[in-house]
Amino acid sequence: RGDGQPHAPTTPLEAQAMAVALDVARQGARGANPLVGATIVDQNRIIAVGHHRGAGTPHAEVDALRAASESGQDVRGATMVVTLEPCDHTGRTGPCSRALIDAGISRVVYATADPHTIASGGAARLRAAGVETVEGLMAEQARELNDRWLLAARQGRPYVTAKIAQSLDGCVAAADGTSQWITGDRARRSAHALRARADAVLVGTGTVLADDPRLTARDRNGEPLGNQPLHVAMGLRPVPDGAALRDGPWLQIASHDPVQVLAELAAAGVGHVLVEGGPTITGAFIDADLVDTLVVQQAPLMLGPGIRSTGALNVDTLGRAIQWRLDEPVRTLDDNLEIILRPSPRRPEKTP
Ligand code: AOF
Ligand code: ZN
Repeated sequence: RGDGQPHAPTTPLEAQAMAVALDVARQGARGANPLVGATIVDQNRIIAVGHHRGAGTPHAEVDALRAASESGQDVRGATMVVTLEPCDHTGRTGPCSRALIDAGISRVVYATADPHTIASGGAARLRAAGVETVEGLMAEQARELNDRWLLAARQGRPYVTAKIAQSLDGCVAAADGTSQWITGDRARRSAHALRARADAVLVGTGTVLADDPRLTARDRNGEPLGNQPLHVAMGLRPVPDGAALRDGPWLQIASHDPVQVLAELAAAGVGHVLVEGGPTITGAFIDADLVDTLVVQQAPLMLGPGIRSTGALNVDTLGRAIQWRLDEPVRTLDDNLEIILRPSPRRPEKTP
């Protein structure tokens, strides 16, 4: 828990504002940071709404304060209703606790405490400055929204996105190993945008040897696109000095164990890793329940006896199927589908 007053009374307007905050939070991008939404209410109505768009961008509270000031609203004495406890640290952006105090907000209602130890402490600071803080409004919905981010934070590991580009029948390569390209141009551009949102891109040493992929984020002209992720090769095979490793800072982690690889990435300061395979690596992360977001790009072609996208998962009967749920509506990228999934809460317990 944070230091907000649990179970303190809240108003119907605050509940309505929290529902709006939870809703706008979903417009953000999952990754190193949680999805967070914020609204500002006065006596009678919601006067501003904001959300966090992803790591490196302003936090939801600051976004809402900006929206209020742009529309000329006075926030002094107003209440901030936010889905996560305001942070108290200077990370990629400044501390929300102080921004709220400086803006003259007099009450903060938040859904869940921030479990991230460096960032937490916002509620305590707000209270010390005389701001009323209330914790727990719609906490269950807020926890559900960020269930996997919260799990990753508790486990002290990076958030994991895995991307698979596959045929209709679930192959990433034909039987002879040819794989460039299965998905279309727009899908591949979307994959570059995914790289730009990650701190690291991870492939197996086998993929480096087979495909020599360039792991940079590039735009349609082949120019660097935004943030460039660290390139990581996981596995025991020595990797040659190919494109994957030539194009930017890189790291080889000599292990086949996803848990150990994530521990090393966390130690290297990686908050969000994009797993790009191949199938053995992707399957190992899925089997270990370490994929928080799964992006499947599916092209309208069949490869018959090709190479399956997830390798041999640990599933032997339908009752042990690894279940996912849609996290966003399916997108069409020309004639490809992009399906964004997260683990379903209906998953069976893992076999030890
Ligand atoms: C908030 N509001 O909207 C979010 C918060 O390094 P930074 O600046 O990106 O901060 C990341 C941490 O801040 C993140 O791990 C989480 O603890 C908190 N996220 N906090 O007050 C927000 N996204
Ligand atoms: Zn913050």
